Amino acid sequence: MGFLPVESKGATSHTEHYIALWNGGWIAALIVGVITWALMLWCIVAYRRRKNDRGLPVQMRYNMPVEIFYTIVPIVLVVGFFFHNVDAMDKTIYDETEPEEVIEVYGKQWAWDFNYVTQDAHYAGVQANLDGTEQPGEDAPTLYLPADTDVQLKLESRDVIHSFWVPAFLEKRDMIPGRSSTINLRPLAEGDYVGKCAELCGEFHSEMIFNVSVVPYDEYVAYTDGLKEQGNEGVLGDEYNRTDWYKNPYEQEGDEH
Ligand SMILES: [Cu+2]
Repeated sequence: MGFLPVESKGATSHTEHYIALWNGGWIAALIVGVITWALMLWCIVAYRRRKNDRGLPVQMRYNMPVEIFYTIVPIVLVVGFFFHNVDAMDKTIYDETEPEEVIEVYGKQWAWDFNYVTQDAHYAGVQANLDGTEQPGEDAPTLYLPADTDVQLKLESRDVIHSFWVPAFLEKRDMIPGRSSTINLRPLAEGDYVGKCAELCGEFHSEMIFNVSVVPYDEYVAYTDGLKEQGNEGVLGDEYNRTDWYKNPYEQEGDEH
């Protein structure tokens, strides 16, 4: 796994591409590193100053094979990294698979709103309260995702810049007020994950955390039906944005700049 989260393996349709790029890059760099370290060690040992050496050592330059090696290898590396990067980006951040489910995620100081657009239901999150453990806790906002379904996450912000990050998905995207960004992915492995805001967004940024629950499609529909039964029908749109987001939230009303 190359020190990536263990649960990333097979988590979404994107994680295998990120893992391949990450590990491939390290392997290529390590091969060059091992050759370079070996050459350095060999030089240090073979050309060390010996007991009876006097004056300057023999001056050497232009070892053609080494010069050619260290010209070609960087070119091959840069070209290789470039094409592997473009390939990985095409399959991940530029993934344009037609979504079966659209879910809108609003970041807000300091919680999350989830609009299940296709199911016409919403969940309005309340800021989590940390209890000293490293988990968001039961009452933290929970994003439900249907497994084996093509999902589009539409990321928006109600106030300042936030960032949507589920570490296990190996993907992070800024949420910028007035602009919407998307992640098209297919969750593959059912289970519980954690997520958090990854852009310092104010006093309680550290509590802007959430749970992610990847469940079978039926369970997902049952959940959104449950939301509708509780009266959470429809979506929470831009009307809840803080239009004065650019103002200092700590300023008292009536204060002059
Ligand atoms: Cu935030």
